[in-house]
Amino acid sequence: MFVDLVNVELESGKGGDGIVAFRREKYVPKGGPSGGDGGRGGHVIIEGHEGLSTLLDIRYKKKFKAEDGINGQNKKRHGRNGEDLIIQVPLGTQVRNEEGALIADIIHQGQQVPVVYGGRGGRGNVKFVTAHNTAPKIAEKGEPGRVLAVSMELKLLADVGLIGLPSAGKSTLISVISAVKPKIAAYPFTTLVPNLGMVQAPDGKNFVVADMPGLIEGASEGSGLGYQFLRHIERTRVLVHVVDMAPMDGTSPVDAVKIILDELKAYNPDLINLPRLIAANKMDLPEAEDNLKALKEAYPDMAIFPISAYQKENLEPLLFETSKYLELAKQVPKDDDYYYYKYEESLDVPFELERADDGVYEVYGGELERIFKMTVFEQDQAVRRFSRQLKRLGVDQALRDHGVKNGDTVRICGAEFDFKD
Ligand SMILES: Nc1nc2c(ncn2[C@@H]2O[C@H](COP(=O)(O)OP(=O)(O)OP(=O)(O)O)[C@@H](O)[C@H]2O)c(=O)[nH]1
Ligand SMILES: [Mg+2]
Repeated sequence: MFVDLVNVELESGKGGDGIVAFRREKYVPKGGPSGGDGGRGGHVIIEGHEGLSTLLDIRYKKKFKAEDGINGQNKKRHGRNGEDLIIQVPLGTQVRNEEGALIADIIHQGQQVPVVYGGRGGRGNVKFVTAHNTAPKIAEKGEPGRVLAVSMELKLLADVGLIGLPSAGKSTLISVISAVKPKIAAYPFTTLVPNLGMVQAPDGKNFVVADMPGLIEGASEGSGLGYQFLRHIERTRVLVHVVDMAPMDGTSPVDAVKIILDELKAYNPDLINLPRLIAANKMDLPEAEDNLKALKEAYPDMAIFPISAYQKENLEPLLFETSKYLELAKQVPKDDDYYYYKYEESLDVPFELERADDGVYEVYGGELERIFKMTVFEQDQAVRRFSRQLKRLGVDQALRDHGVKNGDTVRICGAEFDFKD
C-alpha cells in the first residue's frame, strides 16, 4: 500500500495581551478604564484538498505556526484575532498525536478539523472593574499558544474495492487489470493487507482499485482478517464483488453472494447502498455456466459480469461499467457524515513540584505555567491576583507540605519569589 508519513509540529497562536488604559478626555479630570482585550490566537486547522496527492509539501516544512492575536487597544478596542493556519492535505490523510490517538481523519474535499486551538486573548483592565476597584490597574497577557507534535499519514483512498470470499480471485483480477502483482494462491487468506493498483478503463479513465483480504461469515464481528479492512471498504465509492463461479468445495455461488451481503450489512448498513457490480469469476471452469444461470435467477437486478480473470476474458465490459458507476457515484454528494475527530486536550495537571540542586523548591508547568505567562508582574494588582490563583491551584499548600517556611526562596516557573505564609 502506498503510504506517506511525516512528523510535524503544529503551534497555535498566542492570545493578544489585554492592556491597562484610562480614558483621557478634555475637561474630564479622571476618565474610567478603557483597556481593551487581546484577540484570540489563530487555530491550526487541517483541511482536505482533492487536488493534492502527497504530503511532500508538508514534509519539507516540518513546523507550522498560526498567527498570534493582536494586543488590545485603548478606547476599549479589542485586538484582532490571529489568522487561523489552514494546512491542506490530500484526502486519505490521518493525523495522530504522539500517543498515536487519531485526531483527524480527512476523507472529504473541504473537510476541516481544528487540531490545535489558539490561546485566549488576555483581558484588558475594563474587565477587571468591580465595585471595590473602579479603576483597576491590571490586565492579563494573552494565553500562550499550544504546541502539538503530530504524525500525518496518507493512505491512498481507493475508488473501487474488490471484495469477496477468500480464493474468489480478487488478487488475480487486480493483477490482470493493473500493474500490481500481489501474491496469488489456491489457499484462503493469501492477501493479508489491501493491494492498491491504478487501472485504466477502456473509456480512458483512471481509477484506483483495492484488492481486499477475503471476507468470511462473521467478518463483521471480527472473524478472519476482514474486519479491520471493512473500514477501507467504507471509503471506496464502488464495490466489485468477485464471486467464484465454480468453488472447489461445491458450495453455491448464490450462497457466497449472500454471505458477503450479510456481512456488509452487519458491519455498516450504508455499505449495502454503495454501487456494486458482480464479477462472476472463473467462467473458464466447467460448472460455472450452470452456476451463472442460478445466480442471475437469484439476483435478477444485479449487474453481473461473467469473466475469467485467469484467462483475461471479458474484462473490458466489467471495467467499462465500473468506470460508469464511478462517474455516477462522483455526482452523488456524500452526506456530511464526516469522519470527524475533535481533538480533546488532556486536562492539564495543575503544576509540577521539584527540589532543585541548590535546595530551592521549584513549581512549574501545567495550568500554573499558563497563569504565570498571562500575568503582568509590573502591575501590583496583577501580582496580588497571581498569588490568589496560586492558592487556588494548591501551590501554597504543596510548598508548605514540603516544609517551605515564611521568607524562604521558591522558584515559580523559573522566577524567584519569597514565600509568604
Ligand atoms: N480457473 C480459474 N482459476 C482462477 C481464476 N481466478 C483466480 N483463480 C485461482 O483461484 C485461486 C485464488 O486466487 P486469488 O486471486 O489468490 O484469490 P483471492 O480472492 O485474492 O483470495 P484471498 O486473497 O485469499 O482472499 C488461485 O489458485 C487462482 O489461480 C479464474 O478466472 N479461473
Ligand atoms: Mg487475494
